Amino acid sequence: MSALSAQLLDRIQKRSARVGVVGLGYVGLPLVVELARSGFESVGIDLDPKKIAAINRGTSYIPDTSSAAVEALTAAGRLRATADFAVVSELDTINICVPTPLRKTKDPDMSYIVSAVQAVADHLHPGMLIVLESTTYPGTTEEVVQPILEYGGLKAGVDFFLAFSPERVDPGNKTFNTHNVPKIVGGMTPTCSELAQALYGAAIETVIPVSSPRVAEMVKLLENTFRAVNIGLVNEIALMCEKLGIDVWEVVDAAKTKPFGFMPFYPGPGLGGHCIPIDPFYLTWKAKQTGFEPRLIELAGQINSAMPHAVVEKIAQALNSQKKALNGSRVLIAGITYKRDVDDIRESPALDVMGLLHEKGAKVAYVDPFVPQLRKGDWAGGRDLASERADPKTFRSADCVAILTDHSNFDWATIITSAPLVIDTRNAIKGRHLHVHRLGSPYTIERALEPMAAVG
Ligand code: SAJ
Repeated sequence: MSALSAQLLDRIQKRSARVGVVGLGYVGLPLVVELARSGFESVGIDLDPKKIAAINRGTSYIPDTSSAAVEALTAAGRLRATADFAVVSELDTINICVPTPLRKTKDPDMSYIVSAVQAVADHLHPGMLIVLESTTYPGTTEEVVQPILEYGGLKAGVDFFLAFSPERVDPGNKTFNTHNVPKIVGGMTPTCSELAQALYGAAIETVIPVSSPRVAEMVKLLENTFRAVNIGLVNEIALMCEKLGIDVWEVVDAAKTKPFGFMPFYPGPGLGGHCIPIDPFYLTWKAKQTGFEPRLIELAGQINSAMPHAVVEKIAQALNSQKKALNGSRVLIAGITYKRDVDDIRESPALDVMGLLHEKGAKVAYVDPFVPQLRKGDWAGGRDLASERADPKTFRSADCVAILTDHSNFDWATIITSAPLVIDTRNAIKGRHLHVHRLGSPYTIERALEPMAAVG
């Protein structure tokens, strides 16, 4: 270990290292709070002045990070935020947690990583540790990040140290958080890895080294692509079950009793969030660059992307069974965020369903306690919408209520008794009701008209 790296290791171990986190979203804010909590003088760096101001006045804008924690750390002088990258010249370590979205053409948008790394490179000095956390394709750290940082003449692994460590934040998860989820670390060199392990080891319970940044990048993509493909599988099984007269929800609940070799996934209106629908395309994009055709991953993506259409078809069939055309019917969407109990609508399939319904002439409204306002730019309806009140009058006034996100605070009994017709894509409503049609349930529209068999 060189004198430079030994000095950094010593400062990390003594908590005298000054640490910085670039990108203060649902990944970066919890991370900089954990680093500050573990004793480092920590600086959050972001371009959004609202985030900077919120942190410096001791408040959190991320539901999973408490304002009390931010306030205590800022008051203790262990946490502050700035938009000025010049601060990097005073720091010893930097973790980069910026978004990695897709472009419209479904290929990686690396612009956030490139601009963040460039801003760090402008102030890079010998002896720094730089860790990229943003989910990205295998090879990004060596092929994109390293050249930008070495541009000024410093060499990775010698003058500064470089690693990749994937984020594993599950927004809204009350059990697993930044501190207790095992952290994968892949350093460019053994020294880079040792330094990154020491930094994370100060703030996170378990740190797991892998042999390179490329492996660490691939670990994250396997984790999320695994989810996307299995969600695609269960969505296909759900549509199959409707044809076979089988209830997919009963099947999954029974299958998950198998104590090994199976993991439950559940059908839904499609794939939302800023990770699961997107990350597999980072992997397939890179694979195709090598001439490899990742057919299964792409097929799962097609199945998941088709789910909003299947939901709209089910709504139309249900209205039809009541002699109502979709065109002109009032359809109320219950829950528009990408998953339950979060306020995030990014990539939410509910927005696709709403756009398709609008296209077919339905009068679209929504109720979601987490989303008071929906801007016209967020969906294809071309107008702003405000959330309706979740009360009997609202549900009664709809021709059909479509449950797309099963927030815990919805009152399902009110929906059952007030709504004239319900499409349930989340198995939120238990039991059998003539006017409730579940995704993946054999209770097809035609059968709904049969007299209910006497329940023995
Ligand atoms: N979904 C289904 N059926 C399922 C599970 C999820 O339709 O059985 C849908 C959800 O409704 C949602 C989307 O998939 O629209 C993504 O759901 P998610 O539970 O994967 O949630 P994310 O995207 O917030 O977080 C995931 C993390 N989730 C879990 O591991 C449970 C994790 O994969 C990553 O840490 C995170 O993405 C990330 O940031 O990469």
